Amino acid sequence: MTLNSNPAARRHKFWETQPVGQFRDTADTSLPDGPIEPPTPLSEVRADPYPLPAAFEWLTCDLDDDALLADLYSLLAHNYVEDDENMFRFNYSPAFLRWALKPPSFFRAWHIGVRAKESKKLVAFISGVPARIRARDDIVRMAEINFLCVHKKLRSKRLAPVLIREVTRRVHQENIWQAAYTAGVVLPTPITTCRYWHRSLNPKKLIDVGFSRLGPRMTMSRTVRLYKMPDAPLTPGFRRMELRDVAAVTRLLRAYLARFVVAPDFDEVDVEHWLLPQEDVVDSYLVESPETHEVTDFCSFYTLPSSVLNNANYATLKAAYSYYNVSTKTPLQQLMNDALIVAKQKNYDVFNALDVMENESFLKELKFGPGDGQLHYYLYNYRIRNGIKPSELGLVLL
Ligand code: NHW
Repeated sequence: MTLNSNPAARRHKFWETQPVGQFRDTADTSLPDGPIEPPTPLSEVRADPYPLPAAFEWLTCDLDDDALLADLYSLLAHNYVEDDENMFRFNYSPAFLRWALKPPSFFRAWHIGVRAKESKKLVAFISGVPARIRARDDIVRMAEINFLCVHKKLRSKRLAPVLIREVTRRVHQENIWQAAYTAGVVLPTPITTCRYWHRSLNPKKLIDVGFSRLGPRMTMSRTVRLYKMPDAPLTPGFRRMELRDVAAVTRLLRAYLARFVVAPDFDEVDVEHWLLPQEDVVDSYLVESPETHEVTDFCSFYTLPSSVLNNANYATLKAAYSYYNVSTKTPLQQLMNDALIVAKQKNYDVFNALDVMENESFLKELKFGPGDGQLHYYLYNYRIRNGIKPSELGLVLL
């Protein structure tokens, strides 16, 4: 083992300057939970954008502009997150990006691009959206930061810290001082570390593209049989969520999310945006009791395909990601089995879920297998001493 293989021992020239939990403080039990530093007066927030290398300029992105959205889509489709073996790359659709970046009361100034001055080509991006997130009893206005991306040709030039400082400045201008974000890399300091689990829906394709392997002593036909799903959901009253369900779903979700240490504080406006179905973006289903017509259970997933890199037969994997699920009458495992069934009906190849909330209770039983990637959750300028367990986390970021 080399000295640097322990992530906590690595120097972080940028992150060491930021108000985040520092690795050196993890043993210090005297530090209080909550904001790490107080807000500064708005008049002291830097007025001008941070300087960029001379060949580049900032671009506040208008995602209603189809041409700009296409540029952002293309930047991410070619340069965003890949798995460790560089076999797959996230392929967020344009409609998904619009949904993810334009929630109620979004700030256009938080959709930050960097382009080459001469060619006008978009070469980097970072974004924030506003959210209310509860940490223990404290409801905090935060930015959810996502889609940080630097073109492959511009990597390792310390552009990422400039993007992060610039989004921080623009968030501060709205008098918001905290943020939430996730990353596959270890930075100072995760509040929790989650694992993705994967449920094969189209095992033959997953094996063909190298996403999964044939198990020991398994044949392809036995594998296909193992993962076969019924043709239609099994729970009576299971149906797609509609606009008229927003109030009932909000009530269910609020009551459920109250159980977790860190979770979003959703109101009806948020639920309408984040959970009302949009084809190939987000899907939500619920159970309406056939007798009382009461909405008793709810499940949802979002659509995030991955490009399959270097495969002659397939270009994309269609993946569903478990989002928010609430069970009060239908056992969670049965509810999620129905979610898998509709995902299979809709031709998804795989259904992914993190081990957050109560997901552990159904993963093994429903034949999910653990993935090898980890997802670390972070808060900016907010300390949660000793962190939390994945099962204490009620927040899913896209
Ligand atoms: S995580 C997905 C991030 N994107 C990708 O992985 C796409 C592919 N990779 C890239 O485009 C979801 C580049 O490799 C990136 C780094 C741009 C990742 N988060 O420019 P340099 C999100 O979008 C640090 C945070 O030379 P690069 C969440 C790294 O530790 N920091 O690297 C985003 C080092 O700092 P250190 C990251 O490879 C949350 C420095 O960047 C990071 O050319 C953002 C090196 O910079 C990551 N994923 O570009 C934070 N990856 O101190 C929001 C690397 O260690 C904070 N780094 O020396 C909150 C802000 C708002 C606050 C409001 C109050």
